[in-house]
Amino acid sequence: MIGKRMQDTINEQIKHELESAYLYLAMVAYFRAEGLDGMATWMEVQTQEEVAHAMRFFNHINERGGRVELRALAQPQKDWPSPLEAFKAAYAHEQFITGTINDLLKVADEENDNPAKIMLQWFVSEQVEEEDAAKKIVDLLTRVGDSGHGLIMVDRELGTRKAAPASGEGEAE
Ligand code: OFO
Repeated sequence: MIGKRMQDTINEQIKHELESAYLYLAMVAYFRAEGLDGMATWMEVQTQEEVAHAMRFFNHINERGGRVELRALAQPQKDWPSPLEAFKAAYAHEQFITGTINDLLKVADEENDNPAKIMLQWFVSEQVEEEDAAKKIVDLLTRVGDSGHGLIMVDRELGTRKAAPASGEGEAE
């Protein structure tokens, strides 16, 4: 059975993951309003991934006889000054989430909770991919600047992102 401290920390992480989904969904709305449908598609897939992340934590608590407790989500930002600023915000958010995963690992270590430690390994690798994906787009958008043609090319490219299989494998693609 999962211990109370670990359970509380994971419940807090479920909130963080759902807040990630909420933030990226706000970005979907922003990109749609800007007519950048490719970026909106990319963020839509990202939103689904974040819900899948929350469900990994949700299922972990349930499988170990614990009790999931859903917490209030913060209202996300609505607008960004540019697509570059939106992706910069996504990158900063992923760095924040990496920090929360590291904090979870610390708690798992202190509680000597091996099942949580094993479950968290997946997230350690996932965060490397999450940060890398966001940073690459930030770099790309920085290079093309506000140039209409470059932006359209990036938008088209990001629109090719496909939803991950339901099993959750390949979520970071
Ligand atoms: Fe759940 O990885 Fe992004 O936030």
